[in-house]
Amino acid sequence: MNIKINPQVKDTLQNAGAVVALESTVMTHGLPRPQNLELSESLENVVRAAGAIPATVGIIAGEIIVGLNADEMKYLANAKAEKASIWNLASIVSKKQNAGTTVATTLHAANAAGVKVFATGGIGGVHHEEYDESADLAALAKYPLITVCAGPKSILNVEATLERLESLAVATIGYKSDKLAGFHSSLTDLNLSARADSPKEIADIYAVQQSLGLNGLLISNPVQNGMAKEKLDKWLAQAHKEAKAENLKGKTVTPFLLAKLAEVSNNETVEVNLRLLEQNAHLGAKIAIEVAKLEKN
Ligand code: PSU
Ligand code: MN
Repeated sequence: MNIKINPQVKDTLQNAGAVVALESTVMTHGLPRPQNLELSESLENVVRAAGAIPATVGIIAGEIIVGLNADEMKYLANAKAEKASIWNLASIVSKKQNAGTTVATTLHAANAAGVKVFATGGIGGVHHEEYDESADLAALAKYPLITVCAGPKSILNVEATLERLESLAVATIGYKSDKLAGFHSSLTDLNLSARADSPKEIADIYAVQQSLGLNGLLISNPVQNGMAKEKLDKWLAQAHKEAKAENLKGKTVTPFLLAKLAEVSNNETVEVNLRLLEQNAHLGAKIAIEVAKLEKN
């Protein structure tokens, strides 16, 4: 696979150091400028401060980059960019377009580069709209990475998403929790069958997972001080109603719903989204450090 790997990322991987992959759709399609660039830069700083090397994945002029440098990050944050999932990736590369990478595509590229840990906000999943299921789910099943998230995005059918994760054999682990994380709200009332209470415990489970010939892990990390469910549900209903009126389809659904939620909540959902992204980046770094330690032994 033709990808460009950032020299510092490459170097760290060669020395079995700790690297955390980050997605870029949240930057290209999730936030208005200039907050989008500030967010991506701040997530990288969180990873560095926790002792690991960040690798934000993105696509510039058809080139898949694992570890955007400062100039590339700035460029992608301000450029016209597609949303690259796996099913439209080849076309984007072939046409030399710019793109933010979704969870699915970030997993694909990070895996090709040899990265083991990935931190994102909320994963894509089963939508309320009939037959719309994110490619994120199949990718979580396919690639042998540890993905840290705050649960499925709250705009989704969360219960169906958890069922699909199970069908696809994605090992979902609650970090310091027994219930699935609820993205904007800390926890859902959906039970998880596994839990871990430290980054070391996650690295240990990951080692066994690999020795069993299985793929990745999905870590559900509840946001601290999440939103009250009643409040969130009211805003969600409003956002869904407006999406229905627009009759949206395909990859525009997720960005539209998140933007509507931000609007109707007067940016309260954005504030929580930013916090959970930072928390996940931090936990991702701590896990990557433990995974690297195990590999060195
Ligand atoms: N964050 C946002 N907007 C987004 C996403 C994240 O603020 O659109 C992306 C994530 O990268 C996730 C993707 O992987 O949405 C899922 O989109 P879909 O349901 O179209 O697969
Ligand atoms: Mn979809």
